[in-house]
Amino acid sequence: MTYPLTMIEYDRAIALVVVDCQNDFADPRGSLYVAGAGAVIAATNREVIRATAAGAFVAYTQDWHPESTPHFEKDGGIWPVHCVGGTWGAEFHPGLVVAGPSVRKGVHGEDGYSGFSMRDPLTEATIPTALAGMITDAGATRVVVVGLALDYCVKATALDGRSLDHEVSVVSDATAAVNLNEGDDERSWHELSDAGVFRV
Ligand code: VGL
Ligand code: ZN
Repeated sequence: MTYPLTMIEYDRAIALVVVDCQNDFADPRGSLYVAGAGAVIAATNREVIRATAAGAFVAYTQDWHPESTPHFEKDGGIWPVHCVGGTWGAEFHPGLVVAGPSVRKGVHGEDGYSGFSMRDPLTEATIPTALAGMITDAGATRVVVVGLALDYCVKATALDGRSLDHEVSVVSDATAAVNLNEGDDERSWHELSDAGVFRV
């Protein structure tokens, strides 16, 4: 295990948010496997263990789709079927250290990528998830985001964290991008930096 040059010094004012470390993204047999996910899970576990040891709050998100949703290519979206609620693909990767509550996104067919909010597919209204309340209840003001995938759910979660006025960091070796288009990873880091998100 290589360590990043700087590491987050966890304390109780930090919430670690572990995004979508589920079989469909993290297992090579998954329908939306993200290259490098094995190393991401290892680095994520390192962060979870360090956070937990310091008394920091750890929360997880799970992409949790119905069998049909405008998110999927077969229903008009762009993605292969993935993370259908209750299936193997939606389960946490078995190597992931789970040490906190999970927020499931998309349970009622909502779209969107952020762990903080979902979009109603019919009204387009933005619906908050329970994540913001969990973080506030834990007394945290700083948010560290890790997991999959950098260019979708990690990015959207980090940007929403900034909109909620949190100090936000993303740990670079604990995330990886889908890279649907070459360079999406670098573009994501730029977008995050422009929004004031720290890359650690
Ligand atoms: C994600 C694509 C589709 C993600 C979720 O977790 O980043 N990406 N659904
Ligand atoms: Zn999805």
